[in-house]
Amino acid sequence: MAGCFITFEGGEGAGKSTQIARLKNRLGQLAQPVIVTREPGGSPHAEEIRAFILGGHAKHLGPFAEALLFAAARIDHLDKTITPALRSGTHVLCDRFADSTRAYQGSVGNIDKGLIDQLETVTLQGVKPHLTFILDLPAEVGLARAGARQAGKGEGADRFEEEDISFHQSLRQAYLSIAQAEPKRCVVINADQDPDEVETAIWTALRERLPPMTEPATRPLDVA
Ligand code: Z5A
Repeated sequence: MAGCFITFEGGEGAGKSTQIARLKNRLGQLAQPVIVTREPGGSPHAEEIRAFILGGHAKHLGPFAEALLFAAARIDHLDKTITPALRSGTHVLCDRFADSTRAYQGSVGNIDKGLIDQLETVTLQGVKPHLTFILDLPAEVGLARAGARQAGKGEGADRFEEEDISFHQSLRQAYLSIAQAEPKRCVVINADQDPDEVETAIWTALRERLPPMTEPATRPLDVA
């Protein structure tokens, strides 16, 4: 694979979308080829599964069935969007990926870790993020941000946002455990600070971990 695969993870309202847009902008200024995608979703069929899950239609099936649905969406996303981009030398910035299944369904949903490991192995087929930013902040702060944004748009809470505060606190711990277990891949970013400071922390970590991405590209941009 010629492109770099970078994922952004964290609880509700952590600022992933905000920071992905900023990083895409910075990389674009360096003529680095980059696409932005998200999970669940990121390909037409995966977006259909997204609507089904976030609409709460799979909740009654339990966390393992939901994990299977997220995995099904991920297979299509990898096949149609992520792998072709990486092969063509385009960097992929992805809003959530397999760590979300580990955190939401695995840790908080209480699914056996061995089962989640096996599901991940058959789903990813060896495609792992080169770098994962875990945007960390107190659950209350993230939920307040997400709530304010929804109120501004006149939207309601989705399947996961409507869970209680203890769910979101456990989620934060789950992400910190993932980061602790895989320090080479994961960087924890303090997301409870000004967006400019978060952006600087992400850029600094990227320069340390994947320096070629933070230099001007040496070949023309091949994907918009
Ligand atoms: N899920 C799962 O369970 N298992 C899986 O395998 C996968 C997903 C892949 C997808 O939701 C849901 O699916 C998700 C997990 C579950 N749970 N939920 N809900 P989604 O895609 O609809 O939403 P999200 O991923 O949770 O993102 P989000 O809540 O939309 O937040 P965000 O992208 O991290 O944050 P943001 O949109 O950039 O910022 C939120 C607001 O805060 C916004 O008004 C910003 O202007 C503001 N903001 C951003 N940064 C700051 C700072 N630094 N200070 C102050 N305000 C800020």
